[in-house]
Amino acid sequence: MKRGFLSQRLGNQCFIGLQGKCCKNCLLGPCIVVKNSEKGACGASQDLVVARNLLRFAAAGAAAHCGHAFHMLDYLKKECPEDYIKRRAPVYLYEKWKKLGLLPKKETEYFKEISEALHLTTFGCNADYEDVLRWCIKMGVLDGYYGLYLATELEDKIFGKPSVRIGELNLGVIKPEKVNIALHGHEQIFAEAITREVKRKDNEDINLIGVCCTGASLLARHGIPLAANVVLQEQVIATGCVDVLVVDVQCIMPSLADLAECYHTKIVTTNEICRIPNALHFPIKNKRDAEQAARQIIRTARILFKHRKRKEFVTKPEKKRAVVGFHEKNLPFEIKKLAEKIKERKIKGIIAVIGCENPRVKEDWIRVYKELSKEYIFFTTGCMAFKLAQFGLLDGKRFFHMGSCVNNARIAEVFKEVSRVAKHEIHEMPFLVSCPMPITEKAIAIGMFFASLGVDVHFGYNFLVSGDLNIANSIASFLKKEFKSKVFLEMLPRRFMERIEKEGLATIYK
Ligand code: BF8
Repeated sequence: MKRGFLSQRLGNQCFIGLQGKCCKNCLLGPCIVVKNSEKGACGASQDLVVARNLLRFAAAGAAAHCGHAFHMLDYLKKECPEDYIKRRAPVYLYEKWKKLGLLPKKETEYFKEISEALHLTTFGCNADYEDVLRWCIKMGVLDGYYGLYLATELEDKIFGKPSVRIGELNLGVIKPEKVNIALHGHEQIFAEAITREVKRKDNEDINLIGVCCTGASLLARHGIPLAANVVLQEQVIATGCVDVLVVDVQCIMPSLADLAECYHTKIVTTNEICRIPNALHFPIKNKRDAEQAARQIIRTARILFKHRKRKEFVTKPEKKRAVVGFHEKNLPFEIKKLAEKIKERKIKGIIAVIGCENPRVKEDWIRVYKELSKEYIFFTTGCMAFKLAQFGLLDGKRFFHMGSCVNNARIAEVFKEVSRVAKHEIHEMPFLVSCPMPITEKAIAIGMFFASLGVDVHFGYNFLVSGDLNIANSIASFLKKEFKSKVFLEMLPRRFMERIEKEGLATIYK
């Protein structure tokens, strides 16, 4: 087993697996189907194997986002709202999804549909790869509404909407002379409780910092500095200056547990589905649990700080500043004005840069986005927002930080409103979602969601859908026919830019 940090462990990839051509769904295999003419032991074609793998990816992503929203509902002792998609989606899209069978049979039982996606990809179930691919889009619709929208809406309601501010980012926000408590993951329940606790008097010795999407939300809502995105999470511990790392769910690398053993840092888990060996576990079920855990963790961090030998950085990391805290209602322009500017071609379109930072992707996407920002405006979320901030691009003029990955709902809402005001359907507008460096299944589910809205979705990394497969053609023709959208791969930033510069968003990709 390779040891060390993420970049040292990456190693060689299995290119068969990367292309989705390995089926592990039964014990006749695993079967690899490298050529299109080959079949798995059960007779599954290559197309079926790839389609099933893609659906399992999308279903897992939808499960994670819907699970996030479900944890919020559970915490609030609330049921899933009735007619939620109907009330949030444009009418024409709701009717279309209904006609195509992309909505849950019983709306509030959307988890059953995610379960059915797993069911139909088991040994000897759905053998029609085109039908399997439709289910990927269905996972996108569920992900968008019962995951992204619902989680964002509940968190905004309970914890308040973000406000525009100058935020601080990067490892330099860790303060070696203070008690550092890092908050990592995606859900806000505990993170909000400890933020409230630290804001009380007598806690000036505590420095809260965020990591990944829990951190992105804290930054947007409260201005808590964001220390790291997914690729820097190990470095947070490796500074030797973080006393406690509290995690909730998702994107928390198991390597953190090994790393913490090398330092004085204690890891604390707060969700029953995300346990880590040797971590302290404070399961949070309600507000009282969260408040008690917050006080206990602050006490623990203070004790650890006393024993921490390192009270200054070995090498001082950089700190960056960025304008953060935008949402669908506080952009510095009215939606109507934005629609007009787009119509008059004063702004050529909106590009949403979303998703993870994958260290396997070496291309310089930042330069291209910067260049395009002369004519397009950019919304950004998640780990890519952090990366854009590292390069000093989040200025609140051309680049707008819209929060965490579930907050992609905010971007979808702006797309919906701009097109409504412009009296167009979403697919007629020059909108693009660009996910240059996906890592997680969630990024794929988000892509499927935007495609189901009629927005073209760019991936910069060649996962599962490679150009010459029937799969790519099938997804393309379904999306084109029903939503006038496209999911496409472009791994070279220069070519991506040339295509946009030459033909613009609205014409080239439709
Ligand atoms: O949900 S961008 S690596 S942190 S999955 Fe994870 Fe990807 Fe980062 Fe947030 Ni989003």
